Amino acid sequence: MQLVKDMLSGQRLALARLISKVENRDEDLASIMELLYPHTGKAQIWGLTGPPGAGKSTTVDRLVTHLRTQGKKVAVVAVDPSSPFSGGAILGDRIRMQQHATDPGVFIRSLGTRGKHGGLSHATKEVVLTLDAAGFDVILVETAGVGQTELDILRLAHTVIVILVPESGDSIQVMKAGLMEIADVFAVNKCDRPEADKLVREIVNMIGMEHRDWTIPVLKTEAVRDAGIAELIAGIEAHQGYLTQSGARQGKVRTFLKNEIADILMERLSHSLEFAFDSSSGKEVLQDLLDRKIDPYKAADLIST
Ligand SMILES: Nc1nc2c(ncn2[C@@H]2O[C@H](COP(=O)(O)OP(=O)(O)O)[C@@H](O)[C@H]2O)c(=O)[nH]1
Ligand SMILES: [Mg+2]
Repeated sequence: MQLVKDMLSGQRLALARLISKVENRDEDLASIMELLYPHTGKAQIWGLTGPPGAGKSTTVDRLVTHLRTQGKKVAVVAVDPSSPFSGGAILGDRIRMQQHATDPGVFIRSLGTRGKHGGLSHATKEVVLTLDAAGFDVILVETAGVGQTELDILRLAHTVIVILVPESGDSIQVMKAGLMEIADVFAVNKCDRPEADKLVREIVNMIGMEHRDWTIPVLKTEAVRDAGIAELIAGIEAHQGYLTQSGARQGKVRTFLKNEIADILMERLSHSLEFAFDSSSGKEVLQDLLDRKIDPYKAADLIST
């Protein structure tokens, strides 16, 4: 496929078009993935999550600048909730990111959340895969951290960075939101605020009670002033090193791939179900069910054959 060839040779427009095809679940999706897949598996995927307004986008912007200084190619995938209120925020992110717009070593893309439960959709993962094939060294995935999305990021990122701010509440809320389970690195942003140290202490104490191979670092940042970002990168890289040395990376990637296959099968099943319900025999089955001639289990058997 010419588009894939163009993308692999470094054409940005081809990359943008491919991503759109992936996002829109194009009919060529399977053949696109067949061509891309051999080129994937090299990128580091860093997921950033945390409550709205915590400073995720600001941090991403700073991380991009630092990684560029190291000569790394960086892609950013910003997953915005489908909420109409997000319009302004996306615009804000775009303006902020403008300084990177002309840099050929940076690629930024905003995606809507199309997942069934508002989480990271299967399409998001395949967009990341496309960027991996395109040769980006680091892919930063920012998710607006509300509920399920935070947990979904586990299904795609090698390192999950949870960004908190002092006013995002006490450590109990961190635990309730399930952030403790998913964080590989904590960043307490807006550490210019006086309550920052208290939050850091509370999280450090909570981590102390857990017994894991990897001790989650709790780092202070002030993204607007670019403070603590180098230390944040060092913390993330330490986690990447841990993944490789401990062998945990392989386990993680295996799980991702299992999920990937499951996602594909689910997507197929839901397509064929839609098709089956629309067919004349599907309508008959439904009518028989309505008339109590058959039970739902029998209906499921009939629909799936
Ligand atoms: N005081 C302070 N404000 C910050 C800091 N980092 C980000 N902000 C501001 O917080 C607001 C939300 O930041 P943003 O990066 O859009 O948060 P996101 O919703 O998590 O992506 C913006 O107005 C930022 O300028 C920080 O370290 N200190
Ligand atoms: Mg943001």
